[in-house]
Amino acid sequence: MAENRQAVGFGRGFWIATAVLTVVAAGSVYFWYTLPISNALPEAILTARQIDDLFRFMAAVGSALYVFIFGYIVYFAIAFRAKKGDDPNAIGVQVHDNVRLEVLWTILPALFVVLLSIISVKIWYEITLQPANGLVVEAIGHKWYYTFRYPQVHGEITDEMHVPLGVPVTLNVTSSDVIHSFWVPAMRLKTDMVPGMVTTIRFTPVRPGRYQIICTQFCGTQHAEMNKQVFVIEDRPAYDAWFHSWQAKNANASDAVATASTGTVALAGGDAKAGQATFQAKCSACHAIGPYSQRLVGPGLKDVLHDPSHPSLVDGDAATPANVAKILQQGYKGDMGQMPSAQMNAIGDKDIANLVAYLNSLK
Ligand code: HEC
Ligand SMILES: [Cu+2]
Repeated sequence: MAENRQAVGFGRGFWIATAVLTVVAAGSVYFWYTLPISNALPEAILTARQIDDLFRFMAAVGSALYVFIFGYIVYFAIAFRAKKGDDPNAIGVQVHDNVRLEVLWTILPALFVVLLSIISVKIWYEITLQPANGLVVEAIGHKWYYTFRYPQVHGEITDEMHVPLGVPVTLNVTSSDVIHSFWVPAMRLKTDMVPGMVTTIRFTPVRPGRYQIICTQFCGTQHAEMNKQVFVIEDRPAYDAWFHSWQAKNANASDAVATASTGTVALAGGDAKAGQATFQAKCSACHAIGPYSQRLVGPGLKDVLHDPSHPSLVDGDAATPANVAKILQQGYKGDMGQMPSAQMNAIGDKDIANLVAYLNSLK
């Protein structure tokens, strides 16, 4: 077998190819650094700019590498192809072990990855670091909408999420049922909303506008509907007007966080009026305010505490406020189906007290 022992040199073709690839690579770097990303997708918060810069950097380095690697593969395939008249059994020059090259191609990528980590951690730190002051908002995922809690606004805001321009925001993200996510493309932030867990992100809004909030975790049959709400950045007077409108709208709403205790629920001080509102929101899909026999999914509840002909509840306990509270807290599965627990209904102890007061007030 003939071995081709000629030295491997870089001919003129190699340097021409290198020159062409350098121009193309420089062009791709120029492309990424001039691409007007923010025209298509505004940079709504301060860190969005840094994330875009990181993206540009990674895309520029990545495409320059791609151009050289792919370009040389093509060039070498052409330059070192088998030519007519070559010995069909010839094998190429056997090259192995080049310590200098191997050290280089280990250290350079390692340095690059370290550099990327430093930039990423710096941005990540800014996003997750707790600010000393600023606005604290809570975003809660539900099937299939978002609600928001603000300091000094009772209950939950069920519409849009507003923040004032330039004020640092701490956003605590969680869910009341299954895993959702809070993704605002204009913020370049996507955070999973996990039940029982609070994830904190931090940002400073820098560009007024209305930005879509999208759920990206498949969360049930109407998951696709979870892209209707918006995140609004506006100047202080507009924000204040919005904030005061919700303070007024929610003046009577319950502040109970949507988790119930496991012990006995204190029923004293239950507010029947607030209970009625909660009933409309959380129970009326399954229960009518009518006689026991007026069934939707579960029985009619008008007489649940005042019906001599039904002295006991579905679980066999006596029809007393405390036992109704127990059903609301723990749920109950019987002949008619499943009465969801407080956790599944996303109601808290205060809601339970209000609901019992409401049911007790019906005659
Ligand atoms: C998904 C449907 C559903 C929802 C939502 C629901 N319930 Fe029920 N509920 C039921 C079913 C079904 C039963 C009966 C269970 C059985 O015995 O089979 C029931 C039973 C009850 C009972 C016992 C009635 C009796 O006569 O013993 C009370 C009280 C009650 N629900 C109150 C509520 C309240 C208050 C809410 C709102 C927080 C609520 N339910 C939400 C389905 C529901
Ligand atoms: Cu969702």
